[in-house]
Parts: sequence; C-alpha cells; structure tokens
Amino acid sequence: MSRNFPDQFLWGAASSGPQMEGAGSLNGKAQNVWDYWFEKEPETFYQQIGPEETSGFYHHYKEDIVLMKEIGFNSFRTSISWTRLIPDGLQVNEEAVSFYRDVFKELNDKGIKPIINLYHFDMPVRLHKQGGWENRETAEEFSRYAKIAFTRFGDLVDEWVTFNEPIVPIEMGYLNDKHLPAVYDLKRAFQAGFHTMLAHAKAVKAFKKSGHSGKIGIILNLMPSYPRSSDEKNDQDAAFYADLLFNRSFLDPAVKGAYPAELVEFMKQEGITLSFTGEDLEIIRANKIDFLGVNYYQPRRVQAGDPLGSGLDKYFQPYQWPEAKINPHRGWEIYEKGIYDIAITIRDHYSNIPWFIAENGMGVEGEERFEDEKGIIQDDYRIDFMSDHLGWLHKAIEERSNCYGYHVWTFIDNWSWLNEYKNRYGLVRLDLASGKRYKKKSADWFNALASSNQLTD
Ligand code: BGP
Repeated sequence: MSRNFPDQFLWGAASSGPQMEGAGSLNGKAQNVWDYWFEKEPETFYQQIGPEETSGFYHHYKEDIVLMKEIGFNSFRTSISWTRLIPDGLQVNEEAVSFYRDVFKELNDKGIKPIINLYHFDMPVRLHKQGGWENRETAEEFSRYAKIAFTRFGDLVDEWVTFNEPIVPIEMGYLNDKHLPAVYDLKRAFQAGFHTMLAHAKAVKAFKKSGHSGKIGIILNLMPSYPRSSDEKNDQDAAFYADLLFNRSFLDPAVKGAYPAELVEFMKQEGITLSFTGEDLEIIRANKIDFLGVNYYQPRRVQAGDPLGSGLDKYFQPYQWPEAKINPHRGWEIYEKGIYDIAITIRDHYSNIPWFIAENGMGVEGEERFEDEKGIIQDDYRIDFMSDHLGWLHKAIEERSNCYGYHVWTFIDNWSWLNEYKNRYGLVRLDLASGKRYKKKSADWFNALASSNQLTD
C-alpha cells in the first residue's frame, strides 16, 4: 500500500545548537547551564561526556547540510545558542552572527527550509545564577534576545520557534533533579512556568511588531494521557490532571491565549499564588501562535492518585500498561496511535491549528551491533518506528488534521542532556572518536520517503 502526503509536506529532522554545535567557548560563547553543570559535576553525566563533545556542526555544517540534502530533507530545525549570540546579555557577538547567517544561507541555498528555535534548555549561567525562569527579568532578557535574532536573521528565516518543550526544564528542574536547579517545589515550578510562558508571548509580540512576513510558533512535547481504566472515575480524574498539568498548561495559553480555568482552580487547591500582572495576561491573550510543533515519543499512562500521597501523587500516579510495547533501550513506551490521538485533539479542541511533528524518533543503545559487513547500521527497528507512526499520522491527515510536516529526531547521533551518547537517534551514525559520519539504513529509507512524498509498505 502507498500513502501520499500533502503537497509541500515538510520532511526533515530536528536538533539543537547545544546538542550539535560543539566549539565550546570558541569565538566568545559564554557558558549555559549545561557547560556549567558539567564543569562542576562531570560525574553526573553518562561516561563523563560533556556538551563540548558533539558532532561539531560549528565546523562541519557545510558537509552536514550536503548530507541532509542527500537524505531528502526539505527542512531542518535547530536552535540558536543564546550564550553564543549574546554572551554577556548586552553585546551581540558578531562571530556568532556570521556563523548562523552562513548556516541559514547554506540551508536555503540547498532548498532546506531552516526552522529556527530560540531556546532549547540552554539557560545562560549568568541568568541561572539570578534565578533563571523564576526571575521575571529573564523573560525581559529573552524578549531582547528574540528581537536581536529576528533583526539579524529575519531575512533568512521565516519559520521561528520560541521554545522547545518549555515544560521539560520545569518538570525536570523543579519536580526532579535532572535539570538545574534540581529541586522539588511545586510553587517555584509554577512561577518558573509562568515566566517561561510570558517570555514566549513577549517574543511572539516582538515578532509580530517587527513586520517580518514569516510565522512564529512553539514546540511542545505532548503526551496523550491514558487512564488505567475507562470506567473508574478516579483513573479518569488522574488522566485529566496529567493532561491539564503536562499538556494544557502550555498548550492552552499558547494556542488559545488563556490558561485553563481548571489549572487556576488546581493552584488554589494547592495554595499556590503566583506573582503576575493583568498586563502579563493581556500579552499572553493577544499573542497566540501561528503554528504548533509537537514532539511525540510516548504516551503517559496513569492511575488514580493516592489521597495520602505528597505532591502530584495525590492527583495521579504512573501506571504500567501490561500490553505496552517498550523500547528496551530508553525505557519509553512505543505507542504509534498516540500520534493520531494528538492530531485529533488538535483538530477538535485547538481549532485545527496548522501543526507539524517536530520530533519523533527512537533511541537505541549499543547500535554498533547492528552494523553489517559493509559497516552500515541496519536499523530496521527505526524504520519500523517511523513508518508505523507515519501510518497513523497519514490517517489523521485523511481525517482533516492540519498537519504539514514530519521531523525525525534526529539527523546525526547527538549529545543528549541526560544520556549523552548512550542512546543513538540519528539517521546518520557519528563515530565519536574520528568525527566521521556514516549513513544508516534508515537514511536511505528516509530519502525514498521524502523524495516520493509517499509512505510505502
Ligand atoms: C526531547 C528533546 C531532545 C532530545 C530528545 C531525546 O525531549 O527535545 O533534546 O534529547 O528528547 O531524548 P533523550 O536524548 O533524553 O533520549
């Protein structure tokens, strides 16, 4: 069976500056939280591999872009490194401007549309030390940074993203110890989340005011929430709260311009009072996104909360679905239909806003064992993963979902926040020691898919 995707469908991959560029402090880049954390506690990082050990896009972007073209990409998403562009928060780093301008030109020249994100978990250390997103001033600084990016690169980029997965630094940094500041504090989490949303809306406002003809959006990691049972009210409530806190807390204000009333109610229940002004809410209301990017890896399965539990346990608890298919390497459930459920939710509850899959991919540990005698990684599991998800995405598009693209995570094996190079995600294999690139089997499969705009079984 072959299934066609809409004309002009975007095919490509996503990555981020901090995970791919390398080049550490070269040409004036200042530290972000990851550089700082690694310097202080390298043992927290898998095999003590720090953020400087990347595929070296900073030096290799020309050959990488040639490779992207060979794999059939017509688009590519990466992020600007905030501390490379404005190291001290005041002065624009002209070396960084010329690097990014060259990259965007190179992409455009090859017919690969750059989709440029402003923030991918890389808080400048300078701001982190002043409270990061908990500090309202960070939203002001972010908006200044965004304006600089629009002015310096607006002629080369027409699809902009404010944040990638804004909830992740909140969840992992304020309800977990996987991002800095690594504390457990629900109130601080909400305040930091609010300032992130405010920063987003201020950047959207600046973009609209700038008169650029392009579009601006946000990328959210939406995890459809499924209850353990469909007839137990407590399980249903659990799914409702998981969705409210982890999906709708950014989705609703970004698309609809307002926080869900139930979220406000939740904060009251928890005794959380935020500091904000009426003007902040007005900025959020007036600056909705043009498009949405969705990162989809796995669903969230939950069961009834524990009334005596603490924190969010009161509302929901994780649930291991016995029938779940688990990616043994990353421990994440693989549930292809989740992509369809997201598409239908966006169609029916978020005015069918134009959206695209901004990340979907499979991380595998010890991939070298799948190498054939010619040295090519036979990653059929990755091909199946993409193909199965795309099948469900295609069905949603047939049912009127306004989805206009699919980006895989990722182009080339890259450094990751929590696992460094433990799990490989690339269509292209990176030999970390030599820096050499080798296409995996999935790269050829992707090229056939993108070039034909057609999924074939
Ligand atoms: C997403 C992030 C990416 C990337 C990916 C894979 O949440 O946007 O930056 O890292 O997940 O996750 P991991 O590398 O932790 O397996």
